Amino acid sequence: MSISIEPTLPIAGQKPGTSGLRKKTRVFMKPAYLENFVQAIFDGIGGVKGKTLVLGGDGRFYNDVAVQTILRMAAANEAAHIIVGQNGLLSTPAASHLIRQHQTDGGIILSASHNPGGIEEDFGIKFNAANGGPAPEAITDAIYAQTQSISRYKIWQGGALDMSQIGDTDIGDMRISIVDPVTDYADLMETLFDFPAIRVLFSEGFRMRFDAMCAITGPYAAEIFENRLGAAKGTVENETPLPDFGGMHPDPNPTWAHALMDELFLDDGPDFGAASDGDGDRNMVLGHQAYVSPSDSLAVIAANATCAPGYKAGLSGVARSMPTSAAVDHVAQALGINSYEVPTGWKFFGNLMDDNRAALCGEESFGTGSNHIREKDGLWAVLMWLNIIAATGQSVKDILSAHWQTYGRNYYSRHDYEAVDTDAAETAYQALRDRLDGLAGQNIAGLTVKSADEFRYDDPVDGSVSTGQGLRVICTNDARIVLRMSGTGTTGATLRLYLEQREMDPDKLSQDPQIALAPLIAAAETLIGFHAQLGRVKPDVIT
Ligand code: G16
Repeated sequence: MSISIEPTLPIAGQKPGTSGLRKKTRVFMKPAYLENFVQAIFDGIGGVKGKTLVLGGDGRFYNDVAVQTILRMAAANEAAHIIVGQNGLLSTPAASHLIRQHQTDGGIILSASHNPGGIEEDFGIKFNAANGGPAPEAITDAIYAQTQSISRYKIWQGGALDMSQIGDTDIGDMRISIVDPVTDYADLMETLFDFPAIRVLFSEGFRMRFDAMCAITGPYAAEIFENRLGAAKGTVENETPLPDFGGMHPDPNPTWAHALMDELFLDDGPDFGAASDGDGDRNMVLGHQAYVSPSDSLAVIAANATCAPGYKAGLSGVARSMPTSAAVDHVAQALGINSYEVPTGWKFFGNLMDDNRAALCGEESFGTGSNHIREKDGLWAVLMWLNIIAATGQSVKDILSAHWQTYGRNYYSRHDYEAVDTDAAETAYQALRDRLDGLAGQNIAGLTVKSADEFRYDDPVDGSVSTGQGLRVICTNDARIVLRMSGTGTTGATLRLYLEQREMDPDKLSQDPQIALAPLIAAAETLIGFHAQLGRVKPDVIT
């Protein structure tokens, strides 16, 4: 085997964000950009000599090239075994499952998640640890440190490898196992949910539409919903993964999955709708003429999880990211289990799940999952909803109404301001941060502030501390305004404003959230000045 050791220099800006390194594809295509980061991963985890890793991505532009490069670098760095999805494809949840199933030393996932794909769009890469979850900050910090001191990378100088045939092949002493990306994951889902009951639902004419958004979940969804559960052919639309996602923005929310929203709100629309993102870890759930906010989805799942065979024994605890609404906390309280609040980023749930403190986790950013893997899991959430519908015989709309009648409704919305000039965004953020200490007791546009702080997290399992995790302003009526800077964008800065207000009056549970939250939206404008300071007329995305 011919290995070369290529001299290189550190490249600025290779700091992993909320979930790995995400940049414009053309940045990744620059000489040594990918190679430097991959070598930094290998060195940051103490080398890969003799180790086994999983490898795959969501199929976006450059996935195929990157897979070849990583395999050649893994061989040159003396890895023992790489398990890779056929044609280099794996959804993020399937990759997490393979890491756990084969007890590997971790895995590399190629994706920029919900960001668009293509040569002019986004690419990304992240390392997942041996528990199947995104690397914790200690590891991403070590990887970043390597990017700042790197002086060489190692690569095997061989020809192109055929990724299309399932089976084993060797480069030198390294084994490459090319596996079917779908089967093991679909089998896992079958152990968790009541497939016979869901099959009955479909056989009785239940109509579903799943929008795969030309991203990775198409083949998984077709196998699970159409082949194994008997949903009508054509239930899955935009089924074929494409390198540019067909020009779509594969982010399952009311803005980017508006075609699905429109269909579900037709008078004769389907009973159930769902969509997933680029790499298959996010989900949006819809009923006929009903939108389920991700925070409500988490709470409903917590309240009904025992419907599903894999969760019959109940949940050890639940966890949510700080900006996610407290709806799930009220369910946890009723169930007598703990609810944990962590910073944004799925990596923060890993310790809680490994320690069996939380079995169900969720985020307002359309992420929901359980301890079956260590990533959020879009299709898992959709199957959980189907299981709940099959078990209760209720529509999504009725399940939501009943939930709110029992627990109250946490009206919730997120307003995103995207591609804001970075300096202007940082100035606005810093201005609010500077005011936090003096806000308590102040009247802001008619609301009185009870407390204000910057969120920090003390991990109860390993004692690690994460500071600077978002600004919180809480009013005397417990309404809440949160401001964060996104860690996943690639153009300018994205400011995320999160708004939440609980309503217990049974006659006021069916309002439009934007109307219910109007006083809070006005107070946020007074505090932050999206219009007045940043010149933004309206948010780019409202969830
Ligand atoms: C990632 C993380 C999530 C996070 C989301 C948004 O999701 O895994 O935990 O909530 O980004 O993060 P931010 O608000 O910093 O942009 P994904 O689906 O992009 O991998």
